[in-house]
Amino acid sequence: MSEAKGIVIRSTGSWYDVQLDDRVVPSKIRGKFRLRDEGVTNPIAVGDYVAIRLNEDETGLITEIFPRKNRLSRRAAGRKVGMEHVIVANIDMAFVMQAVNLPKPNSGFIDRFLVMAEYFDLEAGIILNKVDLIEEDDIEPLEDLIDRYEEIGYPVIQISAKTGVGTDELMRLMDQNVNVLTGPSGVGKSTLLNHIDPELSIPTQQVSIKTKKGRHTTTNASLHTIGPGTFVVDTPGIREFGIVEIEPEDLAYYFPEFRPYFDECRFPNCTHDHEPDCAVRDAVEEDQIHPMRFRNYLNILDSLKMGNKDVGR
Ligand SMILES: Nc1nc2c(ncn2[C@@H]2O[C@H](COP(=O)(O)OP(=O)(O)OP(=O)(O)O)[C@@H](O)[C@H]2O)c(=O)[nH]1
Ligand SMILES: [Mg+2]
Ligand SMILES: [Zn+2]
Repeated sequence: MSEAKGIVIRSTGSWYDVQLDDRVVPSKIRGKFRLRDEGVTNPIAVGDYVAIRLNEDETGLITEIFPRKNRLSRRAAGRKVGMEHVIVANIDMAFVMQAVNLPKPNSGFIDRFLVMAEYFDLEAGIILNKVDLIEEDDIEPLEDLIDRYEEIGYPVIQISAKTGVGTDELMRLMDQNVNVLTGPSGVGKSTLLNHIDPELSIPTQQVSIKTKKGRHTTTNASLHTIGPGTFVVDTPGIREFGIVEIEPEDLAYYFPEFRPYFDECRFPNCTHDHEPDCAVRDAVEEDQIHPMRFRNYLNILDSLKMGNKDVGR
């Protein structure tokens, strides 16, 4: 029996596809890994480096998981609500994708994602797709949104996965990195990958005309190679990016543009919500902090205080 090392490129929950130098081996895991991390839905995620024992029938048994550099997780929904779901391990850059139209951008989704990217200490970027569908009235508010995120330090790339506009700039950011694409269903994550490499032929589906929402076409995260040393993980669309357990008083720290004001709040444990003499709220009033970011902060704060029950797929 021989051993090999590889990287998990897809997982269905019971099977893990492990990429070796020359082939992909469908593998199972040992039960003990399931018990290793209480509170985590998936002990092994796409992007994990593993050792496998090769069986005679061309399948593998994962015997070891190598230590992770980092991970991106969200709070699980449904049956496993409250647990941490690891979306991907060992990444260089995490992107959240929104469409400028069909479906309309959701800044709440973006900010929940950015909080998680800050929490896991990841380089983060925002992709605005479907610029070919932009409507005249949306241009100004969108430009305002883009400026604000860029001022905070998050790159915002406008693209059309359909026409290819902007994809060169995005490729420069992704180059030589392991990247992950997250976002709601229907924003065009898989379409972008197909545009970059038509041979991938990832299934995509039209957004519903009635609900203007996607149809949850991609069902498992998969790591795709888009160039030598450049990888992108496509993920299933989610309704809301669930926040893992964060103490409500720590939340503001994950909004980097709030940090300069903390020292000037009257109370050191200020949650910037109801407390008197709050410098963060003053900064919102003076338009130093974008009111939309503050509104999203308050929404997340509320959901954390209520036990974080309102999110999911
Ligand atoms: N007009 C236009 N349509 C696009 C663009 N990108 C994607 N679409 C369309 O949007 C629909 C949804 O695209 P998908 O790639 O399946 O979306 P997804 O984000 O992968 O969705 P899930 O797999 O469900 O999470 C498809 O009909 C695409 O053709 C774009 O830049 N412009
Ligand atoms: Mg998809
Ligand atoms: Zn305050």
